[in-house]
Amino acid sequence: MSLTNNKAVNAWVEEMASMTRPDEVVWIDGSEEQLNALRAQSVASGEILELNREKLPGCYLHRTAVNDVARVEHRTFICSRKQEDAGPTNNWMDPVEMYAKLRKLYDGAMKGRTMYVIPFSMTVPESPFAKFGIELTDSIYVVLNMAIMTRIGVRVLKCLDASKDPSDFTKGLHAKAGIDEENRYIVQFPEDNAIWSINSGYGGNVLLGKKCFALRIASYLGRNEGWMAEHMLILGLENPKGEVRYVAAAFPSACGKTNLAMLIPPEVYKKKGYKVWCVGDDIAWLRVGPDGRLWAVNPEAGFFGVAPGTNMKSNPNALQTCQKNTIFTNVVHNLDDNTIWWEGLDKNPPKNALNWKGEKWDSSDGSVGAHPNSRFTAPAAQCPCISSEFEAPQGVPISALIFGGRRAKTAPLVYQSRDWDHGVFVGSIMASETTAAAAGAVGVVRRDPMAMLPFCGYHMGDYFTHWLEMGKNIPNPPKIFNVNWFRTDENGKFIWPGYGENLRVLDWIVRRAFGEADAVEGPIGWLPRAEDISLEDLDVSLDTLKNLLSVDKTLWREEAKGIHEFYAKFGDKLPAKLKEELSTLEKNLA
Ligand code: GTP
Ligand code: SPV
Ligand code: MN
Repeated sequence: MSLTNNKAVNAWVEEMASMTRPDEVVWIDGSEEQLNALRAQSVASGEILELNREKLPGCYLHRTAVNDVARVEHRTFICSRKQEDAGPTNNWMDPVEMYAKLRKLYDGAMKGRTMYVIPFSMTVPESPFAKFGIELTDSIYVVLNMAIMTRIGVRVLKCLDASKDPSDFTKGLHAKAGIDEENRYIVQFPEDNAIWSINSGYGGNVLLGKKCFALRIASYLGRNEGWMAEHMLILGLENPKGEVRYVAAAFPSACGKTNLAMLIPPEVYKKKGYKVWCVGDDIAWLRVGPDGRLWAVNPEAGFFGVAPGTNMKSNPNALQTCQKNTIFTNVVHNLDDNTIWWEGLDKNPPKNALNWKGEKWDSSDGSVGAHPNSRFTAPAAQCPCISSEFEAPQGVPISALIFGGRRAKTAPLVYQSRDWDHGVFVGSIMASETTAAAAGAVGVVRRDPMAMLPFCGYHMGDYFTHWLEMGKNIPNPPKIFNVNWFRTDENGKFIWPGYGENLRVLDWIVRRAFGEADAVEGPIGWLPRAEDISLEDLDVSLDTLKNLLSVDKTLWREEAKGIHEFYAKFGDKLPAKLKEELSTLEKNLA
């Protein structure tokens, strides 16, 4: 039975049900009773497995189909009415054609199954910045994940009904169908505020509030409404004076957002009183506040974090966050004590275990047990360093924006843009080695502007223009930086220790943003003097740091050629300002 009198919601749910023809329609009210019943049902069907109640209370393990372990960018579409509005970096199909094609796939796809109706809100529903959606899905796993990642249930329906336009909600439709790779589609219809996803059961493909809505659709809405939806973590850095300064950082998938967002300062910094507070680990919605600063909210309620490599040394906060009420996907199942394991958790892989595919496994044959893109879904509120401002309706004021990626050679450890427009240029030329977060080759360098290549819901040239326009409308804009934790030596080993030690770089960034630290002008922007980044109690020499901060002009001239090629894709949609910035860079490198 419907939980609302909202005509627009009910009409749409009925229309989708008449197409997909589930045996039953169940509305998700958000209560713990209902979620518990669903957990029990999901355990009974074998979809999820309950883990050790003493060691991991409220935790479950799920395995996806072997062909369904990551986002599928080649099957993700932006179906705006005009192809030009999707731009050269998105797959596009005429929406009329796409709807027709998908209707055939959805036709009767939920026969013999239950359709769950999940009312969800991105950010706290009571916030003036909240956006509401409904996801229809035939997967309990999706319901349980959405319950962690977003705010759901009757509370959301009430806020939608009380909003300015109760018919204004995102329409998300998900059906597992046959998990058929050949017919897998993740489709955004920006003008209809609609998302249709079929034939997948994995993360970003099916938790429609996340990448599909909070980035692809929201970036489109943000452009029309004068705000920004970005693939950014948000953190607060507290200094010994007790001042908390907020930064937001965009790194591509599996390039360190979750890790940076909850980092624990090195011992010397901790002793002085430095602390890091996590506001968000993946997505930021940014608006100009009444005080002329840029303010950020995290639209999500949970973390969908990369498991491998997470350990008590690299990210103890993430590990502690996922000790209860967490869903693990595609990790190793330790059969001895019904717990889980992944590569990089510790040096003791279980002997009696199943790998992510559910096959008998032990590490002695050299194979990996957990999928490289295995994940944990955990409530953000459980994070030991969650910010007191995590649910602040107006968000937090941002002093610095940081871009970064995986670059073995070119990008230095850190540099600062000369001004906002140059900062937009720095974001637009981002490139990074691909990771297991998306299907396809791993370790290939590709351009990924602002870490938004797979997530921008409209023409990327227009997106650059929107960034430049935003700059004009922020009286007191954040300073813009670029970082690279991933430079390697001649043996391919990372030179910079990374993780908690990244605080040393963050500290310089934040002090720069407040005019408290020096910099020297170089060909690509402002760089710290090596002496300005503290190496106290760290096994890195000043020479190594100098090397990490060096800019190899020969490599950068090659880089500039690559940028020209990339920019050429955008034709006359490329803002003239960015072309000028590229010329300036080339002059500086000559
Ligand atoms: P998504 O959730 O896919 O958006 O990823 P993310 O950007 O949140 O990446 P995450 O923090 O989960 O890190 C991904 C991988 O990068 C993990 O295997 C980490 O161990 C590794 N990593 C994170 N930070 C650092 C760092 O500072 N140095 C090095 N060398 N590796 C890092
Ligand atoms: C990413 O790939 O950037 C993620 C995971 O954060 S997913 O939800 O699958 O998009
Ligand atoms: Mn991400």
